[in-house]
Order: sequence, then structure tokens, then C-alpha cells
Amino acid sequence: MAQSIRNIAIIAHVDHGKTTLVDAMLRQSGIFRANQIVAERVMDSNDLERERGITILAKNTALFYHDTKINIVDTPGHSDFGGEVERALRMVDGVLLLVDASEGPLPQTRYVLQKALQAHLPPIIVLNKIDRTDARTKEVLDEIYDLFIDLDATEDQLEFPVLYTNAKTGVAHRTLNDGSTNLQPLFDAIVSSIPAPSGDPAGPLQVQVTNLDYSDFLGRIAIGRVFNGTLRRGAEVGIAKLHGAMIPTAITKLFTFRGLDRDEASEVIAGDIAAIAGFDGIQIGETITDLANPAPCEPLVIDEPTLAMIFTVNTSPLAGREGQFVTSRDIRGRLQKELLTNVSIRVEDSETTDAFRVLGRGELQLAILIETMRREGYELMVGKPEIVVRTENGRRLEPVELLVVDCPESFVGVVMETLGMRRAELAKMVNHGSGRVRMEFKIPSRGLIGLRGQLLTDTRGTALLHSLFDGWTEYAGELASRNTGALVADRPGKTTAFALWNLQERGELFVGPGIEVYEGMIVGENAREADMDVNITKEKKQTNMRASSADEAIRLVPHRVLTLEMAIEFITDDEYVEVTPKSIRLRKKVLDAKRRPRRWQQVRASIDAPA
Ligand SMILES: Nc1nc2c(ncn2[C@@H]2O[C@H](COP(=O)(O)OP(=O)(O)OP(=O)(O)O)[C@@H](O)[C@H]2O)c(=O)[nH]1
Ligand SMILES: [Mg+2]
Repeated sequence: MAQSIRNIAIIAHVDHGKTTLVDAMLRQSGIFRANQIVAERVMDSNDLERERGITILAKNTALFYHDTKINIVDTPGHSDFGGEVERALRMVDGVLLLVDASEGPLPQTRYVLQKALQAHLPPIIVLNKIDRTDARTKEVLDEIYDLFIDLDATEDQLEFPVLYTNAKTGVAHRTLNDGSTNLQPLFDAIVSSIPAPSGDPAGPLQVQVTNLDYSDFLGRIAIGRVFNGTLRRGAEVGIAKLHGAMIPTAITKLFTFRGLDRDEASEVIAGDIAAIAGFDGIQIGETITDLANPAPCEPLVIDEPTLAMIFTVNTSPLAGREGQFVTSRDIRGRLQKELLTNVSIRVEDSETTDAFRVLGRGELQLAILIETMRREGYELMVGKPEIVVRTENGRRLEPVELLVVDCPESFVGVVMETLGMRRAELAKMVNHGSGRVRMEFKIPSRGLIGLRGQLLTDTRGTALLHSLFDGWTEYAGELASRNTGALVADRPGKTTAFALWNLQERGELFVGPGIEVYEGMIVGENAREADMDVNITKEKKQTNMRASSADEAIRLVPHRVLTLEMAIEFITDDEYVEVTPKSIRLRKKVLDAKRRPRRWQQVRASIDAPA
């Protein structure tokens, strides 16, 4: 029996409520048992997602509404994970574009909508968070129309249904205040306005792998849409590899999605989404197809990475104490594994065999990878993120971003000043009259490195910023790097409260007392522009004099605890972040003080260099 199916992806800017809406849809579809305890935002299932409250990986689920099966892909909204969205769109026939009714369309709204329009996927617009007191539903809807027009949407693409939702309480309205108390209007809109999948169950088999999963029982699991034909358990099929080869294999285990579970199936017909176990070497983008009558799908084309970081073996004196996997072989193997599932990352060899250049979409994406590795027991060092520069027809090009900064009126001046130093150009400024101002800039992607931390300091934590890759432009010349130096330990040992107390007026410290340090390790930020070698292990001299009471009770200013992202933002070209399962340390690349070039010389050189 051919069941009726709808395949949709939920797309939006970060935090606009996608995962919350999927939660409500699953609950109301009756997929959970009455007494089942289900976590909030249940689709955000991995540890880092739960800790950070963001979606990192696109994930499939499915529910039933009357006689229709609705396959849903929940996607991440943070721009660094845009590759996940691009891939998810391959699986579906339409999208729910969510927009926060107060924030309106933001850079990632534009990005995901553009991708959906290019793929000719019909959208349903969902204005979410209508319960917010600062919701401005009507204006935001106008902004969405403007966005469609700006993206050259065709006439029929403009005829989208609009729903108004409170994802938290699980209510959707066709018109505001229409008395609806549940999501039925949304389910109805999905069934009536998203086309049923095309594809012929009797045609030649065509399943494109768009996601990979792993289970301890089943090994690698390929997830993909059946575009044509019928996938049958036990059938002999071929895997059309990305480079043209065809590998015969048999299908051993087959599943379809239902809620948080997967149901074993004996067959999956064209239009549905399947999870398939038993293909060990299979990769994203490859097609499972008829051996006799192969019909490989178009390869997936994903936007290029714009940011690169060096990952290298930990060579610090404390290396190997906390991690299980420390060799360049270990790191290489882990990166190779990452490439299988993470299509928007690339790995290149560097000049030395101990270091790899890892390319991705942004600092957060790479930081998540590093964080995942360290939790798995890896030790490594990473260098300062650098922007990928291209040469085209002899011109040196660098990526630029569209940057939106939202901040209280009183901070506009300081924000403009910070951005000016990073070569940002103001493109637009809107004052919504709410006391906050929204500014749009074009800025070289390089200018974003470390920007978030800086702007949060500048605006006492009130600025919101969002950026989006906006193309390539002529290389704009050097940008000044961090304008403070580092406090660098000049010898190995354990930090003492006495030394810390003496040093704390020099700048801000990154370590507390009793911490093991080594020569060349960065223990704080100097208030001045030059690096300063310090003895942070100094003991108080024993004297015969009675200690004054002030000396006995040493009062230390609390040191700054650097998170991985803060550490990555902090370092300059001649520094590394050392990452182990237990520690995040900063260090100079050259540990030996006598052999280390002085940083102020480099700072001067880059400031004096002609643009
Ligand atoms: N007031 C209000 N808050 C909402 C609503 N929907 C979601 N939220 C809140 O918005 C925040 C973000 O929700 P998520 O569902 O994680 O957003 P998301 O779009 O999945 O975020 P990413 O996947 O990280 O892009 C959470 O704190 C939700 O509780 C709503 O309708 N009203
Ligand atoms: Mg989410």
C-alpha cells in the first residue's frame, strides 16, 4: 500500500525555535507513550547540544498525522553548521521557514531561504514566539516578503502559507487570535501545501545517502531518501561511489523513522526516508542503486569552507599526561573519521607530518570538533584561525561577511569604532524605536575572529551579532592583531599565591595558585602591548622578620578561566592553544625565551606595513 508521505526540513536562524517546534509536533502526534518521560528539545540529543542549547547536527524524525507520514529534518540554525542544512534539503520536498516574531529575519534566515529557493522547495512561513511581549508580527511578515523579493523569488514562490505559532505551548494559528489551541493548522498546512514526493516505486532503485549515523550494534548506518524504486531487505544492490566505481553489496538491515525510534522494515518505497545498516565503506553523497540498471544521483555540492586552523601534535612539556590519543597518527585517524560525516570540513596536510590544516565554516564549528576530540581522549595543539585566501586571475581574494549587530543605542559609538578598526563598512542602520539599534556591515571574515568577545566587553554583554558569508573580495591588507601582550612563564614549576599576587597588577591572569606551568606557557594577558616573561613560581623569601598581617592573607583577584573558544580567540600567530581532556593551556610556539622572537616587534611590523 502506498502510504501518503510528506518530507519537510525545518530551517531558521539560530534559536528561533525549530527544535522546540519539533518537540511540540512529536508530542501532539501521539508518538510518545502516555507515561513516557521525554526531555525538552529531545532532538538535541548529543552532549554538546544539550550543554550549549543549540542544534549542531541535522536529525531525522517522523510522525503520523491521520493517514500521512511526515518525515521531518530538524536542522541547526548557527551559520557554522550551514553544511548540515544544505544536505538536509536534499531529502525533502518543502521547508518550514521559522522566523522569530520579534527578531525578524536574520542573516541565517536569508542563507537557508536562499538555499531552499534555489532547490525549488516550497516554503511554509512560521512566525514563531508570538507570545513574546516585543513580538512585531506584521512588520516581520513584511520583512519576510522583502527578503523573498530580494532573493529573486518567483511569483509562485511568494504564495506561501503563513502560520503564527507559540512552539513552547504547541499552538499554531492561521490568523492571530483565531482560537486555535493546538498545532492542527500547521499539520494541515504541511499536508495541503507541501507536495507529496514524486518517484516511481517500480522504477530503478535510487537512494542518495545524505547523512551517516553509527550504532555499536549495527556499525555505520546510512540515511537517505529513496528517490526511485523500492529498497528491499536482502536485495543485491550497488553502491555508486563518488568517483564512479560501482560496488555490489546486499542490504542486511533496513529501517524507517518513527518519533525517536527506528522501525525495522522489509521494504522502503520511493518517497520515504530510510536508514540502512551494513554498508561499511559508504559515504555521504553516494547512491545506492540497481546493479543492472545504475542511476547515480547528482553529487552534493556544499559551500566551501572559509576558515582554517592548524591541528598539531602536543609538544608541550606536559604532553601525554592526560590524554589517551596523542600521536599525529591518532589525530590523522580521527580527522579522517570526521570527514566521513562532516561534509563541510576539509583536512589538508601541512609542511610537517605532525600538523594538519583543518578547514571549516567558522570558529564555532572547529571549536566543537576540538571539544569533541578532547572529550574522546585526544591531546592536540591548535593555532590561530586564519581565513582562506584565494588567488583568481592574479588577484588575491578573501571572504567577506554580512554582519548584523544589534545593541542598545548608547553603545552604537563604541561598536562602530571597534568595527572600523576591523575594516567593516556600515551598510544599513535601523532604529526600531525600542531602544535597540540594528546595524548591518560588510566585513572581511578575518575581522570576525575574536570579535564576539570584544563586542560583548564593549557593550557589557548586550550586543547580539550574527554573520553570514557574503562572497569574495579583494584582499584588504593586514589587520592589526591583539593589541595586548602575553604574560609568559619563564621557568617550569608550580604557581604560587605570592607570585600571582605580585603579578596581578600587570594584567589579567589565566591561572590560579598551585598550577603546573612550563617555560613559554602563557599565564595571563599583559596590560601592555609587549609580551613579558614572568616568574610565576616565586616563593616568598623566608625572613626572620615577622610577616605583616597583610602578607599572610594574600588576596588574589579571581583569574579569568578561558573556555576553548575564548582561548582560540585570544591567541595570535606565534601562539598555540594546548588542548587535553583535562586542560586548556595557552603557550608560545617557541617555548625557550632566549630563542623566541619578541611579539612587539611583530605587532609593530604589522601596524607599520603599508596596506
Ligand atoms: N517565548 C517563546 N520562546 C520560545 C518559543 N519557541 C522556542 N522558544 C525558546 O527559544 C529558545 C531556542 O529554542 P530552540 O528550539 O532550541 O531553537 P532552535 O531554532 O532549534 O535553535 P538552533 O537549533 O540552535 O538553531 C529556547 O529557549 C526555547 O524555549 C516560543 O514560541 N515562544
Ligand atoms: Mg535546534
